[in-house]
This record gives sequence, C-alpha cells and structure tokens, in this order.
Amino acid sequence: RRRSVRTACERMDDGHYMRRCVELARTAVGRTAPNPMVGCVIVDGGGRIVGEGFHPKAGQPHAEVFALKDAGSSAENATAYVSLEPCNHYGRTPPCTEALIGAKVKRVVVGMVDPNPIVASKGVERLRGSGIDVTVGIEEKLCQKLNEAYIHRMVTGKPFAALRYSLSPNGRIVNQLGKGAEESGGYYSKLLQEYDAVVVPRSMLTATSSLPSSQETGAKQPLHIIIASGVSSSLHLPVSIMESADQIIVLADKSTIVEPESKGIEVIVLEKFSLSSILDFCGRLGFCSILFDLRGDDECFIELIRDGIQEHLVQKVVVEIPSFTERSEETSILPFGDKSLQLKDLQSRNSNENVIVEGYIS
Ligand code: AOF
Ligand code: ZN
Repeated sequence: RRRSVRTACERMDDGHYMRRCVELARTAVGRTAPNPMVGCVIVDGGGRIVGEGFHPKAGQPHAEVFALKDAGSSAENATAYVSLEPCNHYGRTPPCTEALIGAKVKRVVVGMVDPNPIVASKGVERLRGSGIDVTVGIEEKLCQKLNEAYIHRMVTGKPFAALRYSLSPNGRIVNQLGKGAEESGGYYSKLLQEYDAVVVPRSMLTATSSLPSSQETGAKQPLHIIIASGVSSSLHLPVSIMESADQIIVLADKSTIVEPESKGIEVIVLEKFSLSSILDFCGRLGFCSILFDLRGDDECFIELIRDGIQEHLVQKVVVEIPSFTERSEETSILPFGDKSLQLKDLQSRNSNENVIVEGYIS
C-alpha cells in the first residue's frame, strides 16, 4: 500500500510542484507591491508536500520562510520549489538563501531568476556555493506571467500599464460593460483585483456612477485615480463617487478646483500631464501595475493614452466585446483614432456572454 502511494507521487514532476507554487503565490494577488508574488513548496524524498507558503505583503516574511516553518524538521534533505529565485540580501527581511541553507534542504528548484539587480542570480550562486543542487527555469513562462508587472518595473523603472476598453461591433468605444462583467467572477471584477491602481477619466463621474470595485471575496481594492486634466475651473465629485471608494486621488491641473473637499480624497497637482508623469507618480507610491480604464468621451484622457502608447508606456491591452442586445450605447470614438495597434501573444476567451481579448503591445 505504501509503495503504491510512492509510485503515484513519483510521477509528479518538477513542473507539477512549480505550478502549485504559482497557485499559492496568487493567493496574495494585488497585495504584494512593490514586491513580487511568490509561492514556495517543500517536498520530501517520497514526493509528499510537507510545507507550503507564499509572500503575503511587502514587509512581511518571504514565501520560503513560511514554507520552511510549515515543514519544520521535514525540510531536511527535502526539495524546495520557489516560483522566484530566493533572495540573498537583507531588505525588509533577512535572506531566504540563508534560511534554506539553515534548514538543510538538499535541492532548490527555481521558477525564474529575480530581475531585481540586488538579487539577479546571486541567490542561486549562494545556494550552489553551499553545495545545494539548484535547477533554474522550471515553468519559467508561467512564473514570468505571474509577475509581469514586477518584472517590468524592475527592468524599466516604471509601473506596468494595461489599457482596458469595451468595443461595439462597429469598432467604437462603448461605455457600458458587458453582462456580469462587474459581478463576482466576472472578468472585470477579477481584472481589478490584479492591479494596484485603476485610472479613470473624469467623464465617469456622473451623479449615479460609482468607481470600479472588485467583487471578488476578500479582494484588495485598487487605489482609484481620477484624471481631471482639461477641467477649466471646478470639478464636482458626486456623492455616489465618494461613497464608492475608500481612497481617491484626483490628478489635476494647477487651475482645477476639486470639490467638495473630503477626507478620503487627495488632490495632486501635476505640473505636466502625460502618461509618463502619471506612471512616475504611481511608481513613487510603490505601485507595480496600473489599469487605465478607457470609457466615456473624454478626449483629453484618450489623447493621454494614445500619446502614451506612442511612447511605449503601455504594455497590455484588455478588450471586451460585450454581448449585445438591441441597444448598444456606442460612442463615436475609435480607440486609437486612425492608427492601429500591433499586438502579440493574443488570447481570447468567453466570459459570461462577452468575448475578452488580451494582448501585449509590441
Ligand atoms: C524571495 N521570496 O517571497 C519575495 C522575494 O524588502 P524585502 O526584504 O521584502 O525584499 C524585497 C525583494 O525581495 C524584492 O524586491 C524581490 O527582489 C525579493 N522578493 N524574494 O526570495 C519572496 N517576495
Ligand atoms: Zn527572500
């Protein structure tokens, strides 16, 4: 009986345990910035998982520390799987390499090297130097996708920017999202959970509207940023908007008066309005991922995004083709004017009755 369990477990390959790491890492989706999401699994010689952990939040211990604690003395001679290279530096927390060495693990399997210049393969070198067998690059694509925003920020210094919009069959922007999109389990509700901040145009601020919020259970809500450029004198925030979010930042021109003044609302004056300055502002807040929600007929907002795309500041596009009933509320706006976008790695899927297409701007 014991033997049959062992054979079943032995069929599990490195990829299997790494996919579990990614799953664990995603438990903290939207909560780890500026840190990455990381998951770790400790597997004993019989192929049994004896410890699991993930990084819950910047400032808290890393995934390896939780998994080693969970494994206790079973970590000795075991294999540790980590979706990101273990760190070798003293940051807010001590190095994970030392924790793994101290726990006497025999082998470490790493999903991807950490692009953070203070780590960048030094973690792997340290482990190898202490006689641990290290394998790098298992389920690497999956691990990179998990932390596409963190990687982008480490490499370029700017937060990862994604653009979302809904399209009519005519190719025009529609303001209304598709059926079920904003409800729990809907693509939009899940998308919001992934981003540190969501940026919307001021044209969204009607008396009956609310700011986007994720309906997923326990989701961390993104910070809401309202773009108020091009408002000549005053911008009035309706009560429904103020009640729909905990913390709102209004990015405004010098001349813009935002009213009413309220505790949860912060008005920041940008000297120069550009996607670059907005992203720099978000980067200073420690954010890795920003979602620009393109709706309304706010030409200033659309221009801002079009210019940002020209400057290669937008990496990803999420397009919804909502299920259409007899009445579609399409605007006259073509998302990119007379230009077209060059997209790669396209993926499409159905969500409720809506079609969702995701792609990366090349
Ligand atoms: C790991 N495991 O779970 C995470 C890692 O300030 P600290 O101490 O939290 O360090 C942050 C850096 O550590 C972060 O930029 C990234 O390079 C790495 N994150 N490393 O071994 C983890 N979250
Ligand atoms: Zn670490």
